[in-house]
Amino acid sequence: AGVKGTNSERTFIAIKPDGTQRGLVGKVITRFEERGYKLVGLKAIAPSKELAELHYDDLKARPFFAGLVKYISSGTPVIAMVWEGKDVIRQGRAMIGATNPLESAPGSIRGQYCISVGRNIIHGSDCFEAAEKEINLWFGKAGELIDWTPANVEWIQ
Ligand code: FUP
Repeated sequence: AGVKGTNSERTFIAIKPDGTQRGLVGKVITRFEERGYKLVGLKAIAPSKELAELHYDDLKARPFFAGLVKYISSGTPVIAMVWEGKDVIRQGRAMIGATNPLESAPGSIRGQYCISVGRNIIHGSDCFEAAEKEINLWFGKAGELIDWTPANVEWIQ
C-alpha cells in the first residue's frame, strides 16, 4: 500500500454495486480528486463470489456475511480504485464516514448518499495492512497500477 506515512501511501477504495447502480461513481471520484489525492489504479469489475469472500474474509463468521457476499457479487460492476497521497488510508475512511450511514457525518460520502448499512455504497481500507491485502487482491497483476506525477503536485503537497 505504498509507503505508510508518506506522500506515496495508498489505499483501496471500491464503489459497491449500489453506488454504481445509483450513478454515484463520478461524485466519489471527484471528492478524492478535489481533495488532492492521485488515482493510480481503476477498473470496473463484476466480482466473483470467491473474490467477494476473500475481500471480506475477516467477516465470515458474521450473520450478514452471506448477504454481503451476494450483494458484492451481484453482477453489477464494482468500481475498484487505488488512491495515493498523504494519510490517504485514514483520510479516505473519514471521507467515507461510519460503517452505518445513520452514524455517518452528514458531509461524508455515506452521510450524504445512503441510509442503510447493507447498502452503504463504498468501501475503503481501514488500516495499512488491510490496504496491502486489498490492493494485492484486486490489483494483483503486474502493470495495473501506474506511478505518475500530476502537473500540479507542488500546489498540493
Ligand atoms: P467498513 O469497513 O466500514 O466497510 O465496515 P465493516 O468491514 O465492519 O463491514 C463491511 C461491510 O459489511 C459493510 F460495509 C456493510 C456490511 N455490514 C452489514 O451489512 N451489517 C453490519 O452490521 C455490519 C456490516
